Amino acid sequence: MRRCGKLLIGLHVVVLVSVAFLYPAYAEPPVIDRLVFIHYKARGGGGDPATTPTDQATNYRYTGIHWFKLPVTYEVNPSGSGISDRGAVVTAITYAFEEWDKYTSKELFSNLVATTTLTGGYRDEHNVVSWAFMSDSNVIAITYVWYYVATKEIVECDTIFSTRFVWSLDPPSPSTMSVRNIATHEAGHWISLGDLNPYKDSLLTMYAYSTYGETIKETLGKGDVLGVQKAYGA
Ligand SMILES: [Ca+2]
Ligand SMILES: [Ca+2]
Ligand SMILES: [Zn+2]
Repeated sequence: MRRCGKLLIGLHVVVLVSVAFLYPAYAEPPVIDRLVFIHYKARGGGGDPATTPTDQATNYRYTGIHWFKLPVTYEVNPSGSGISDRGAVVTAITYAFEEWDKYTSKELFSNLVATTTLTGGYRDEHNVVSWAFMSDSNVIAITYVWYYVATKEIVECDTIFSTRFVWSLDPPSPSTMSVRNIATHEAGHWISLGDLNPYKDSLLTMYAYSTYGETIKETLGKGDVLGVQKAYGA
C-alpha cells in the first residue's frame, strides 16, 4: 500500500514536468489580430429628412483596444498624393492627428513626424501614412490596426489613401479630397474608434463616409470627443 502511494506521487511529478515541457508559456508568441477600416465615398442622396445631423451628436464606437505606450510615432510618405508641396502634405496630416490630442491630457501622437519611403499596409513596426492604388474606385482610404488579442494593446497602425482621387491641401475644391479631412477621420481609427453609420451622425469626424470638397471632419464633434476621452481619459 505504501509502495503504491509512492508510485502515484512519482507519476504525478512526471506528468507535470512533461506537460510543462510540451507547453512552455514563454514560448507561445502573443496572438496579433488586425482590424481593417475601409472609408467609402458617400453615394449621395442624403438621409432621412426627419433627422437633422449635428456635430453635437453624442455617438461614438470604442473598439475596446488602445495604445499602452504613448505617444505614437508615425511617418508619412507623401509621394503618390499628387501634391507637389510634400512638406505641406506632412503638415496637413500632422494637424489632423493633433486634433485628437487636443481633447485628452495624454500625448497621443508625437509632434515630430518624419517622412518615409515606406508604404503602409504591412506589419513592419512602422506606423505609416501613405498613398497606393486601390482596385475599388469608391474606396478613399483604408486603415489597418494591429493589436494583441489577449491584452487589447494596439501595436501598429497604417493608413493608405487611394491614388484614384485628386487630393489637395485646404481649402479643397468641389472635385478634390482634402488630405486633412480624411486624415482626421483615419486618425480616429488609430486611437481605437470605429465608424458611425447613422445619417444623424454625418457631421461627426467618425462618420463612415466622405465627399469631395469636405472639411467637416477636421474638427471633432461631441461624439468624437466623448470617444477619445472614453479610451484615454479627459
Ligand atoms: Ca501631439
Ligand atoms: Ca506598417
Ligand atoms: Zn472609417
